[in-house]
Amino acid sequence: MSDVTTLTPDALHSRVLAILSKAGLNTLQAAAIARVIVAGERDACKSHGIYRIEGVLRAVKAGKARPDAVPVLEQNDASAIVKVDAKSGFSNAAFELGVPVLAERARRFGIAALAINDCTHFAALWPEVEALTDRGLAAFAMCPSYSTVAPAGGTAPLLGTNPFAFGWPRLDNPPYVFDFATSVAARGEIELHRRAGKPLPDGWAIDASGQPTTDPEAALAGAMLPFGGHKGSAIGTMIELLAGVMIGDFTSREALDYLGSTAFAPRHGELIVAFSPEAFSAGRPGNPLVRAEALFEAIAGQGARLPSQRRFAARARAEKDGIPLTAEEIRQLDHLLEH
Ligand code: NDP
Ligand code: PYC
Repeated sequence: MSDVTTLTPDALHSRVLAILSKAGLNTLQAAAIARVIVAGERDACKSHGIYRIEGVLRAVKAGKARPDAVPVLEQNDASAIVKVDAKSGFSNAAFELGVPVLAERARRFGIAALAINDCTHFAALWPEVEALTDRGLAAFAMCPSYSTVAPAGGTAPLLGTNPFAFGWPRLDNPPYVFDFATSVAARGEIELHRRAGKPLPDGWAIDASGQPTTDPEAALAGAMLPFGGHKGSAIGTMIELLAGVMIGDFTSREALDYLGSTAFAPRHGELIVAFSPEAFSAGRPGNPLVRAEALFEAIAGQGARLPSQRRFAARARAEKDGIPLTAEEIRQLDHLLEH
């Protein structure tokens, strides 16, 4: 395709970093954000790639997120609960501060949790669970968002798109990772359909009067639907409880009340739990990482693909050939740097 430019991950990182630094973000915030945005493009996860830069800039410009925030780790060496106060900055730098401590505690206690408070969160969660699988740990991560999803059987936005991710380290392969919104699709997908002038698939959303719609504008004005009906609705509610109420931070409804609009990235907390497979299986027969391989082989043996397989294939392509960006996306990056 002639209108495609390829950039190395490092080259794209430099561009994103320059945009964010020019907008006043300190290096800690800007570099951590640039890392996840570049990872999104590298892994062909467009709903959390460069399209998110505008949301970050809007949140900073409107005073909803602090560009100069320096996250603070609560000092308590004896606890399996690690707490990081993001100080009104973005979740990414707070996570990077907390993750080595979380990993150390998970190894020491077998299980540990990281609670991040007071952050703006726009990112995909798989980079976070991969940071733990890279350290030989299993993990899940979850956060609320802001009210955009109707509970199953309801008619109006209440829950967030509340993502949930899980990672399991593998011996000679990329980790087993899934990461999804608990709505039928991430809200970013609705926005990308709107921009492309494409209708939504059936079953994604209802309009403001509670009727099914495939019109992205009507869906954005109405509500998205949970995946799997009552099951996704219950998991979304669990996330509100554990990663909102339990950690003393906003639920999705409170986040929307605070922000007053979905034009900004949502502000709330996040919960990440890490497990040491070796600690849990101590004294039991078999190495859990070896036993897990039999399960993955059986899944693949039926012709099914593992989650993240598409992403890891895109990553391998991008690392070899560069990250493909359209002329419009390059124009968007240039524009963001100039303004
Ligand atoms: P998708 O439905 O695109 O993908 C969900 C997961 O399922 C991925 O791990 C994907 O792997 C896997 N998968 C997809 N198809 C198959 C298949 N046929 N067989 C096996 N596995 C499959 O994700 P969503 O649209 O729900 O979410 C996208 C992103 O949005 C997530 O990264 C999430 O963290 C983020 N998000 C962030 C929010 C926030 O508040 N920060 C809110 C909501 C979402 P693969 O990638 O390889 O296709
Ligand atoms: O895609 O649903 C989404 C989303 C909300 C906040 C960040 N991503």
